[in-house]
Amino acid sequence: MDSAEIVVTMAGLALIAFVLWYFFGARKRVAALVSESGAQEITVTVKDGYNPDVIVVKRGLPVRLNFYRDETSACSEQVVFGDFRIARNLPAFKTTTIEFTPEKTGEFGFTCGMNMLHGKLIVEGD
Ligand SMILES: [Cu+2]
Repeated sequence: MDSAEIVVTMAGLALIAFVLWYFFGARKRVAALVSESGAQEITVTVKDGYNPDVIVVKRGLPVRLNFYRDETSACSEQVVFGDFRIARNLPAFKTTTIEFTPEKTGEFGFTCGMNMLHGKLIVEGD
């Protein structure tokens, strides 16, 4: 390889690394912290998706998810936790709290009302 080929190869590798980071690295897991109330609490910002979009909690303890909807886009008007039979409207620029206690471990998706935005609740055992 001459130096021009090396430069092109390096640029290609850097681009691949960026793409991998962008699509996979950005989905980082965030653990909900137990607040004074004893609930596992976390704030999720709703804007072009859910941030964070992968939330880790423990089984058997109340979970309190504070959804702050930072947009008026109709897409995110509702959030649905199908496995927990919860569907809730999220008023724009307000915080809507959803509380429940997960009794089973596993991965449970949550979506907008149109099933376009996706997040995941991971319930771990002891
Ligand atoms: Cu939607």
